Amino acid sequence: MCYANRLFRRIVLLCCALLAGPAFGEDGYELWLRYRQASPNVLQQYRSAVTHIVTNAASPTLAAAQRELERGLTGILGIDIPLREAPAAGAVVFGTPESSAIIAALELPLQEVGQEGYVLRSVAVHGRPAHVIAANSDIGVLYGVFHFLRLLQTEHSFEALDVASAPRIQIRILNHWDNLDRTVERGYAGQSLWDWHKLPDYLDPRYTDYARANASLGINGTVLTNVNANAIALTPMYLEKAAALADVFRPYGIRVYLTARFSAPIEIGGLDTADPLDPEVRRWWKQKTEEIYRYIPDFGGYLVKANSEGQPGPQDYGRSHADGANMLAEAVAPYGGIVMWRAFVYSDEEPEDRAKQAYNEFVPYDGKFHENVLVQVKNGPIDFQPREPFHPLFGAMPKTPLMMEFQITKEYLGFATHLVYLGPLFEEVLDADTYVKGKGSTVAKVIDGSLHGYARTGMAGVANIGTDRNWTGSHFDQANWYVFGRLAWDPYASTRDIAAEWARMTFSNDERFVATVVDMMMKSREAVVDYMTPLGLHHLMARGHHYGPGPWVEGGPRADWTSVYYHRATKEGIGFDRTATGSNAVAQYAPEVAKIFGNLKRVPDEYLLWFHHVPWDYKMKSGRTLWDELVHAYTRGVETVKEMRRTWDGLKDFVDAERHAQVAAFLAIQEKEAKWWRDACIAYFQTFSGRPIPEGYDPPEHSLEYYKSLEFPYAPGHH
Ligand code: BDP
Repeated sequence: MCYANRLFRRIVLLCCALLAGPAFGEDGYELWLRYRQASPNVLQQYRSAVTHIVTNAASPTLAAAQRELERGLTGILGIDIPLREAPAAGAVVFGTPESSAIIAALELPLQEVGQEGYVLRSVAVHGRPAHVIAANSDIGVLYGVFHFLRLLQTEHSFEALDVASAPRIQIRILNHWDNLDRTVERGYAGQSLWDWHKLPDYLDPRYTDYARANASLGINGTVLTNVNANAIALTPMYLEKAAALADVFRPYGIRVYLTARFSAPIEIGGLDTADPLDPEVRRWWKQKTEEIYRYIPDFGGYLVKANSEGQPGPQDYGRSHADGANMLAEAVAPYGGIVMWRAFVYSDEEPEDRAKQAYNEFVPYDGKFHENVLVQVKNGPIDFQPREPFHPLFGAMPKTPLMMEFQITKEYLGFATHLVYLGPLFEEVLDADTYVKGKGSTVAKVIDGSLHGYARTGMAGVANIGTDRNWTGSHFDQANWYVFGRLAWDPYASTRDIAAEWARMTFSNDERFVATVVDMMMKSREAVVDYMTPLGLHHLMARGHHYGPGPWVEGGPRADWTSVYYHRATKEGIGFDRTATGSNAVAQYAPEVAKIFGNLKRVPDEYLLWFHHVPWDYKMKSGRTLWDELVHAYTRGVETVKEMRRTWDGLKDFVDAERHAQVAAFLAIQEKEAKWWRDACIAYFQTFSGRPIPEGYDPPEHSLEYYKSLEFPYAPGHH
């Protein structure tokens, strides 16, 4: 690089440093890939350990790896990191045995890390100290580069680097519920990132940054379109657009998938049926699929929501979910594609407890799906509530690969403004014991395939990403994208550790900051459970948009879209009896689990009203009556949010003013809304309990009529 160029680069770097320093604020665009200069504690060590990068741009993926290393190291070390052909002391060498003679010559345990894993090592190259980032494939190298940079970003000492890592789950995928008009179903972060109208000609640079961020977590797939699907997405005009996105994502190891509307053969194919056993229909899907692969040679496959919430599906023709899934599976099989068939189904007519329906519909088909079908199951049996017991299907389909569906976007947990770190929610589900093969049969072991020997494994997250400058609508919601990706790589990882890693990269490595903020994040999920739906309550959200409390919601098209269906409050008591005297949903769990959930004495407080209808004066473990406990829990939720606000206020010195202020403002909204939730629910349930507010607890601020009168016709995510 000539002198003028260098000078210019220094000036640019200086300006960036000035702009990015705490005084000036950041907008969150860079996510956890900020690559700010390391603190004086480690800077000298880093500068002497890393002096140059040995070039290797043999493929687009390796070129991306090289660019990321240059960008990351230059930022973190605060000096130019030159690219060189040959290694000297302090070299960073990256590649595969095929692309790098140096790596080929080293004896690295690459056989242990499979196709996507990597090895990071401190080694001697030509007698001089160096660091290698090695893998069996180019994408493994890119993942290794991100891991290497993460170590530096979190200020690890890496004198004797020795890491080997491989993903435990094969399909690590985001589900965008994005519509072609750029609205996002349950999206709280602006419009859809996909600017369909300008595609394929204009490729927004954000697409590349999106791919970088995902690759940094090991996410390797993205479903571009909403599960409430539009057949137009499968027409040539849109396939060309999807192909353009796929081209951008490919170097980052991300495959594109699309949602398949089951009635597409009618809507865009001109057929008069979509019956999966009709030869014409089968032919149509085969041809359509072949066409898609012409546009996108590495197309991942289809995600399907069928016969659920009014979506078309095989049952419209008297066929089964297996018939529908297998028809599509046959169409993608020649190309190595897969079908992710969602188990989020509940019938339009069935009067059965909604929590039981997916199990009832799917268990009879265990083992009947083609080998390239995965059944995608939400974490709980109802619908992404602040807390649900694990879905009983996880303990009931040993012959069918089940993949996890988590919701990263916080439809039922305060949208983008509430600070809720979802790590503990995800971890709770993954750690839950299904007992399907005896003790220790955790959900994590089901979905990573180790329990039943599934040949295919996957974890999906409903994305929280949009066009907001900070991507996710709030700074802390970035942590939910982050923790999803890290858990998809390793479902056994500690979400506390992941929170710490994220906080360091996103804000500050200062130990005082990290310890405090991680504690706050870890408490935040329990807080939202407390102030919205404590003690196993669920689905109390307002109708339609799900913004704010609506425990009084009743009537309308179907009972299981109301709150009263779920809480069943009467003068006598509250809760949904799912034991043998009620819907008997507990029987869908293994006997060991059913014995706990179904037993009033043994069920944890967290699930009490999920499984039991309990009198208001029932004596809780705490010694309080159920009514008092309910008031206590609601109040505790609000108190935790107040404490979170105080905590955040105390962290001003560690965070730039712009991001600090936004988080602070959002926490204020959260406190206001937490109180609203508490007061509205207490006012409402008091009309049944008929009991006074226990001593020392505030009465609701307003009357029940006031809370009921609030309307939010334009709340985001409404449809
Ligand atoms: C619910 C959402 C709805 C989705 C549905 C689904 O309210 O918007 O379409 O799930 O997962 O949580 O299909």
